[in-house]
Amino acid sequence: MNPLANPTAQAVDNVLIYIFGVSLLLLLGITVATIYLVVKYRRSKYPEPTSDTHGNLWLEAVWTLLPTLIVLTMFWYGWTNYLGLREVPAGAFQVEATGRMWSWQFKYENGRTSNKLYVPVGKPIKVIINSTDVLHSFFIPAFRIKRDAVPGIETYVWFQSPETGSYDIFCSEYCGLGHADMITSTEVLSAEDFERWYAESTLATPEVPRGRKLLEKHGCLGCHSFDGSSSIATTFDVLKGTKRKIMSDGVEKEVEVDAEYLRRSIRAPGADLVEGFPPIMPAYGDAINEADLDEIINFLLNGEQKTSLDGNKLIEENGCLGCHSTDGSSSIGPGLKGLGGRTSEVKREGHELKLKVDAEYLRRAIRDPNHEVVEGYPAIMPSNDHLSDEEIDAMVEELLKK
Ligand code: HEC
Ligand code: HEC
Ligand SMILES: [Cu+2]
Repeated sequence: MNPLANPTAQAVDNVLIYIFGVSLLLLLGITVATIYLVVKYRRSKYPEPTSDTHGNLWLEAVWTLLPTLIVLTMFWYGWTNYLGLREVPAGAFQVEATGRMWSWQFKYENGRTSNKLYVPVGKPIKVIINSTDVLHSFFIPAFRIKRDAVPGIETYVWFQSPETGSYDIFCSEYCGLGHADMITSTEVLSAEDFERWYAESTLATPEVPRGRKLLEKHGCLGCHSFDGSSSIATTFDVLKGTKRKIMSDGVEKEVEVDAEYLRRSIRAPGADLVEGFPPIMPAYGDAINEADLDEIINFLLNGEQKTSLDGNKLIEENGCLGCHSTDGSSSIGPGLKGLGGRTSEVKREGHELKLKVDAEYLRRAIRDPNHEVVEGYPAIMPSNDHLSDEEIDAMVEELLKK
């Protein structure tokens, strides 16, 4: 028996044990009775028949009704427990599982994807199952759940794990050459670990720039924003290169926003007053040292840093490594090592072509893999319509480095 006690496994196990138990009792009972009668009425002892009964209503009723009742209890017990497998508890955490030749991909409500199923401990998990190509079957033995993944049909299973740990996930429907590779796991994490994993997006977490931290430290963001709203004070998101109408010593002027203007506005906000705003900004005089001020000004002029995408993480989480290796060997698909600069022999609409592997080629190979198919491989790579151009670019950049 599996040591992991969990609701779905218990539902299945209880029914299994009940049906197995009843069957075993019947088998033993019938076997013992048969042997007893065979021995008791053996020919050497009773050469002639000892009875001549031609019917017994009572006996016939019993042996019809009793098995019917027994089978009905099996049905009833199985049915009620089956309903437990189909009725997902309220508040379940949802994940989408997509089967495709030949890997599982999981997609979470916040848009995160992964090729292992990460879930929090102790919470009911609803896995919504579908397939992009052929029949697969989603199977987690530890939770006794198995459900076919059929293209065009959405179905589900649910489970709940009382313990953290790693539990195998299989595809249990023969789906082609790479069927045996459709192995992954569900990683049950503690609530804190899961929170951390879930919040960590495929975006590389950008270091908060020091300029931004300084703005927070000095309380500037209590009045100023970065989102374009300027209710209390001007917004910081469009400072660079803009012109300002200001009152300087009682004279109306138009100035361009540059480092010098910013410096004056921060050190002595009363001197140049932006039109349309009250003179409520505290004078920061010497409260900010020169180095910090430079950093703030630099940050204000160059704006917020753009976040960058982590190509390697995207490659991993989109299941690419289920079919591609990075160690130079080829598996289901060509190896990804040394791709940049290599020449690929591909077939495009029946024509054989030799193409140099560059960023443009890789973008096409990922976006629309079946348009140009590498010689010697089947055209089974799933297309990646769910990826944005930025995500594909980030992967391409990493692939060229491998
Ligand atoms: C109490 C609210 C308040 C705080 C705190 C504040 N400001 Fe201001 N700030 C204003 C207002 C109102 C204006 C517009 C009137 C003016 O020019 O003084 C302004 C104007 C500015 C300007 C000129 C902006 C433009 O669009 O031309 C800059 C630059 C500026 N603030 C930077 C800062 C920095 C840096 C800090 C933190 C060290 C800060 N402010 C803290 C209210 C505030
Ligand atoms: C189901 C298996 C499978 C998955 C998953 C898969 N690929 Fe492929 N890939 C293949 C096969 C097979 C080929 C060769 C046939 C073809 O070109 O379609 C290929 C070809 C490629 C090529 C062209 C290689 C060359 O030598 O010219 C690139 C680049 C590539 N894949 C990148 C990716 C990336 C990035 C991902 C993840 C988003 C990915 N693949 C996911 C199977 C897969
Ligand atoms: Cu499969």
